[in-house]
Parts: sequence; structure tokens; C-alpha cells
Amino acid sequence: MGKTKTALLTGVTGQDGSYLAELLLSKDYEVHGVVRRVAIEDGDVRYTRIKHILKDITLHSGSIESHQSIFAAVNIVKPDEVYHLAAQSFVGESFADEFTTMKVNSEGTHNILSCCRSIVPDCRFYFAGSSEMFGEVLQTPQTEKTPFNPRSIYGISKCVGFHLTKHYRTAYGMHASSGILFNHEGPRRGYEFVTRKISRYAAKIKLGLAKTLPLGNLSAVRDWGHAQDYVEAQWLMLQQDQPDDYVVATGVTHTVYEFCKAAFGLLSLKCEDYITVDERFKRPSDVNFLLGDATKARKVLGWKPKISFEDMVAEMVRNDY
Ligand code: F7E
Repeated sequence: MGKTKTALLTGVTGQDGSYLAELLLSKDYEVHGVVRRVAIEDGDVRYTRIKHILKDITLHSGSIESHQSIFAAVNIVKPDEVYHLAAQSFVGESFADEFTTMKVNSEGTHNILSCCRSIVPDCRFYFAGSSEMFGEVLQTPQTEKTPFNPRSIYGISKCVGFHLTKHYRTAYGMHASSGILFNHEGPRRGYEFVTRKISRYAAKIKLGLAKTLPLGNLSAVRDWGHAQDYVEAQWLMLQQDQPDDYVVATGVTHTVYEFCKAAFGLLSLKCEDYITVDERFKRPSDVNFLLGDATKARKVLGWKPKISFEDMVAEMVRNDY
């Protein structure tokens, strides 16, 4: 039987890309991914999240910074749906290297939108927006109507991508949607993000491989969901007749410290015995509080998160241990 639809993913080797590729394969899509040459040459390290589905998907060498390589990939694949997930996604790094973050995240999004408009103007396009766009929040909880007030170059670059996506939708009539996704985690999360750092250190400490867990801002509040739930919302956005923007969140908040307590507690450890505060992990301007209201996603997309905070932390700790 022929495949139902063809999808092209940027960021396919990442946390969301790997879960989304699995979801699309389960729906009988033909799945293609754009992968940087460095990743192709270093397959053992870079493909850890998609090793099990490599035989089922097609990878194309390219970088979102290169209009030429994206044009070539879109032209070969002629996708029905494009999921633009690739980015410099670590907020901390966006303070260390503002220019790479800005260039990759804004110009990369512009490149892929422009290529889609030229080659497959009727394709459906998803942009990975972020709750970091809300920054120092101007309203609580945050909805699609909450004004953006970013606190990092990462947040600013995602605002650029969001507005580019909206522009291609309104000016050229493209089916282009943005998900405003709040933090989403799981066992495939990169090690530099705080949740994975905590689950990994909890495991290391339990196994006698580390003595302390150095962290920055312990009182930051986040609305943490599971990435596996969130990729389903991404797919649902592109199944709608009309393109639109959606907040994707759980509506439940925890502090970084509470995440530590939950993770260490699962291994019968007290996190306060191991946490040290290290100034190196504090940001020049941090986002202190985020809480999403996903009412619109629930009503229009019929989406709601299935995995609880407690189950997610348990899965992460079990995996790292
Ligand atoms: O930090 C604090 C840190 O790096 C969470 C990305 O996926 O979600 C993510 O961005 C909080 C911050 O994620 C450490 O200051 C304390 O307040 O895990 P994170 P993020 O910055 O919220 C959004 C939605 C995205 O779009 C991003 O791409 O934890 N924190 N101590 C620390 N954070 C880190 N990384 N490391 C620490 O040692």
C-alpha cells in the first residue's frame, strides 16, 4: 500500500524530531529529515535518538542556515507537511553566542519558509515556537493572546520565527502554524537542560559516580510536560483546515528545586544534601515564571497531555539510573 503523506522534518535527530518521526511512521507517513553533514559523518553519536528508525526514514544532508541545501531537500522531497524543529535551542548558550543563535533560528526559519513557498506553496508548515517568547511574563497564565516580552536572544529569535510564520500565512496564504510550546522533557532530553541534568546527576550520585549537583537558579518556575505528548499537538495543528497558533502546556507548575526533590526522592536521596549553587549556571536575565493555558489546543485540536509530571520524572530517572 502507498504511503499516506510525505513529511519533511528539520531537527529530526533531536528529542522532538525523534518522537515526531515515530508518530508519523505509526501513521504510515513517508518521513524525511534534514541532517547536517557533521551529523551524517558522526552517525554513532548523532543518531542515538533515531537509531531504531533509521531504516524507515530518509535523511538529506543540509543545514537550515543554507538556503541552497534546504531548497534542494524540499525540491527532492516535495513534502505535504514540513515540521521545522531545528534550532539552537539551549537558552543558556544564547547568552554565550548571541549571533549564532539569532542567525540559525531566525534566518533558518526564513530559509525554509521561503523554499516551501517557492516549491510547495500548498504544503502545511509547522514552526516550533516557544514559551521563552513570553519571557518576563505580562499575564498569567499565558495564552495565545499574551504579549511577548523575551528575556534572551533565544526568545527574541523565536519571536522572529513566529512572526515570519505568521507573515507567510497572511501575506501568501500558506498553511503555516506555530506551536507555542512550554518546556517539554523526557529521557531523550539533551544533557544540558536542567531536567535531564538533574535526573542524570541523581543517578550518578546514587551509583557513586558524582558527589554533588551544581545548579543555577533553583527557584525558576516552569510548566513541564512530556515531549511525546507535545509532538502529537504539533501533528494535530497541521491536520486542521485552517492554520493557527496554539499554546501547548500542562497548566501545572514546579520549581527547579521541586524537580530535584522529586528526582532524588525516587532514588531515596535528599537533594538538599547534594545541590551546590554555582554562579556559572545562572543567566544574566532568566525567565522566572511560566504557566501555560492550553484551552485553545484542548478545544480546537482535542489535545491534552497524557503523561503526568510524576510519571515523566520517574521515566527520566529510571532511564538514567
Ligand atoms: O532551564 C534554570 C534555568 O535550560 C530551565 C528549552 O527547551 O524550554 C527550554 O528552555 C530553568 C531556567 O530550559 C540550571 O535558569 C537552574 O530558569 O532546562 P532549561 P529553558 O531555558 O526553560 C523552552 C520552552 C525552550 O524553547 C528552550 O529551547 O532552569 N536552571 N540551574 C538551569 N538550567 C540549566 N540548563 N542548567 C542548570 O544548571
